[in-house]
Amino acid sequence: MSSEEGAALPASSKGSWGSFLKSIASFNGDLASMTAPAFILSTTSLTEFSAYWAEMPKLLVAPAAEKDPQKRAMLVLKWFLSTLKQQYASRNEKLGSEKKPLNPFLGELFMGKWEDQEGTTHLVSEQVSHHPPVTAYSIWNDKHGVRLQGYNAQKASFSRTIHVRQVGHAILHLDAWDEDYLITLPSLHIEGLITGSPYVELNKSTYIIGSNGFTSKVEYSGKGWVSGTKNSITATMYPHGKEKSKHDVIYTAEGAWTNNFTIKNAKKEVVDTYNAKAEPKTPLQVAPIEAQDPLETRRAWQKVAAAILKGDMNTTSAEKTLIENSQREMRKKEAAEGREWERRFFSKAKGLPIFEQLKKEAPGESLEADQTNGVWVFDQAKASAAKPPFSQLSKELSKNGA
Ligand code: HC3
Repeated sequence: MSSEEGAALPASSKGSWGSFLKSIASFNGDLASMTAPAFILSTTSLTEFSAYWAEMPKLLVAPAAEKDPQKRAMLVLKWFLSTLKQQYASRNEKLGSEKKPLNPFLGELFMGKWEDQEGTTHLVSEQVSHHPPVTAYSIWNDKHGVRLQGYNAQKASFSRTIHVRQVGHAILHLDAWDEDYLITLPSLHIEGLITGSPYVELNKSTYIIGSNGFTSKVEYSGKGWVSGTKNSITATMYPHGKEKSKHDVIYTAEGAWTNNFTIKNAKKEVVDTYNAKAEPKTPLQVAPIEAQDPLETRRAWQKVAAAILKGDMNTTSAEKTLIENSQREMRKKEAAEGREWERRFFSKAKGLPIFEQLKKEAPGESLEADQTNGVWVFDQAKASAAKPPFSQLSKELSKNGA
């Protein structure tokens, strides 16, 4: 490591970072079990990450009002590209580096809403599986008839750095047009590991496949050894089946997902632009901790988060252990009673016809239900019936003082 590289780390952390790097060289792929030094631990649980899809409700609902199907699909692409910075670079910007998120427990819930000129946009995010870790979410805006649901898991490996393949997908539904868009999720790797200031770079490509006959393919690239620019994207939108035909491209988008991108039509005229720095975000409203159910993320993790912020590793581990033990007890009890933990807002589906129909446009894409402990769908009946306190686990966590 050069002295310049080393400068990113506080002097007191250099030793622990070195040991961390040595330990991940023999990384077994389980991100949850990775033990990171205190200064790189985040106080945010992965259930909260679902909110990144909708921090700009105006862009999320914009396609619903567009009558032209091609422009509608283009607005879906624009919204998707606008979410990338939130999803993959916002923590880095806010905290100075990508940190290790809290690993949600089964049944953990993160709920909130955005209120602005678009009306209310709701969020429900639930940890539907612990082994493997899977987070499912539903985001909806009734005023505009826009619904997004999806779930994700991560498969990680180590080769020079941490590589993560996302398993799962999102589906955007527009009520007015009875239209669905299947969204596949990008692979990523961690840059800046050696210097102690990790950040995410996206790889390869993803698809947005509309049931209205248009597909967008997004290609990601970064700064290579020789050439390339950080966080680059190139996207093309074309009719189904025309991925390889340059003549059939309807729109292109080009730029940096952390910054600006431009959308052009087939005549290469600029039809839309996006500037990540200028786009206003609506703050997510989350119930105050005292009003939350013990299953809710910020309440359940509050003592762990406070200890991380103080840099108090003993209390961090002790409080984490309380949650883990309580979970272990719950699982034992369920096994003894021959039942499974009842997910609060999501159910396992036998299949997903819309996925099977649209995936034909995305080479190699499959549900991989074995990697996500099932296929998860938002269960409207459960959601309508759900009223806090949510479950027995709430009582268990309260008993343990979490
Ligand atoms: C890989 C990741 C956890 C997973 C994060 C996901 C894929 C979760 C779903 C979101 O919609 C998008 C998303 C964004 C960032 C992903 C995280 C980046 C780093 C984190 C690793 C577990 C942390 C690695 C530890 C360290 C110290 C090197 O940063």
